[in-house]
Amino acid sequence: MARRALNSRVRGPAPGRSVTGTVTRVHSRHARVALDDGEETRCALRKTLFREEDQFTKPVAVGDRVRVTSFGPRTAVVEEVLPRRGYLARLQVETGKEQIMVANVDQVLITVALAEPAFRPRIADRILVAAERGGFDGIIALTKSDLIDDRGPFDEMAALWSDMGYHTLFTSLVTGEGIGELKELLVGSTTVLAGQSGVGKSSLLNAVEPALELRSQTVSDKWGKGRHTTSSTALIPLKEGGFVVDTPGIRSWGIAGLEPSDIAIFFRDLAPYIESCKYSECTHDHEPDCAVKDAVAAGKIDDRRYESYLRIIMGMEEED
Ligand SMILES: Nc1nc2c(ncn2[C@@H]2O[C@H](COP(=O)(O)OP(=O)(O)OP(=O)(O)O)[C@@H](O)[C@H]2O)c(=O)[nH]1
Ligand SMILES: [Zn+2]
Repeated sequence: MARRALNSRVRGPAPGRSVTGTVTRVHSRHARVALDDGEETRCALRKTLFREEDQFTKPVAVGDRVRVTSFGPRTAVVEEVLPRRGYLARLQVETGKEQIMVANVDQVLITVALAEPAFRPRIADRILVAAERGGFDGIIALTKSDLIDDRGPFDEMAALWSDMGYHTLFTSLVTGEGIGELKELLVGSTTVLAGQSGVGKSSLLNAVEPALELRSQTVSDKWGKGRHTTSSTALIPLKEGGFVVDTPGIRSWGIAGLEPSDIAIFFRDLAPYIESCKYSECTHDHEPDCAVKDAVAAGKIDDRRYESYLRIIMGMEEED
């Protein structure tokens, strides 16, 4: 997804003052920090933060809460990373270290288009697994609601997610449906954005907060140029508090490293049954005496969710 123009003022806190803030972008020797008083500033990283034996690839991550000191204009220094509430990371195979994508995440906003591109609910189920694993909430925005005539089948899917406790809402840029509701959900929280290319993530964010100026292109432009790639992660501050962040590829690395028998625990609707399976390593696929399969047969678990589950354990990647 496109980035907001970097138009924030670069100004440090008063000399010698110790303040706290949230890291919005990380470079090799410095970071940008949104100070709690509202300024966004460039900060050097204190050398003592770099420790060879660290389990992480970098000492500071986007989303980190940090303590900063300033020793004059433009010479602010990150002194300390405050304890993390949790983080989303991927394993760097060469070093065995964790690369933190975002720290202190509250929720993931999964955007699914009802049309253009075609409705693909399984992508949402897959990202929900990553959210459950990371320990944060999932919000599902069913967007481009203006493009469909019969809402029946989508209502059913929305009810399925809602009943599991995921806030699910219909949104549209054209009619304005759900935009106010979405804004309320984002303010004050750190939200990871997810969803396939072209579903309307940038458009939604721009509607929620026009000042973000996220670039949004037409479907034909984008598809003509092939796959959209985004490299580094940045936290975007919302005017009324909170942040949004785009972490490319969450639905693949978000569940990387899990064994098939570890997946069902992250499906809220499957999880209650897994204790009753005959085999502790049951993958709820081919094994006999499987409580999950029985629940599907009895109509207690929705077929579509079970199908999503099977796709994941069979390692079938949802294409972009
Ligand atoms: N009809 C309709 N079109 C929409 C809506 N929201 C977005 N679009 C269109 O869908 C296209 C893609 O929107 P974007 O916001 O760029 O999608 P994105 O998810 O940010 O895409 P990436 O940047 O590739 O991740 C644009 O042409 C938008 O104008 C909507 O609610 N209704
Ligand atoms: Zn089973």
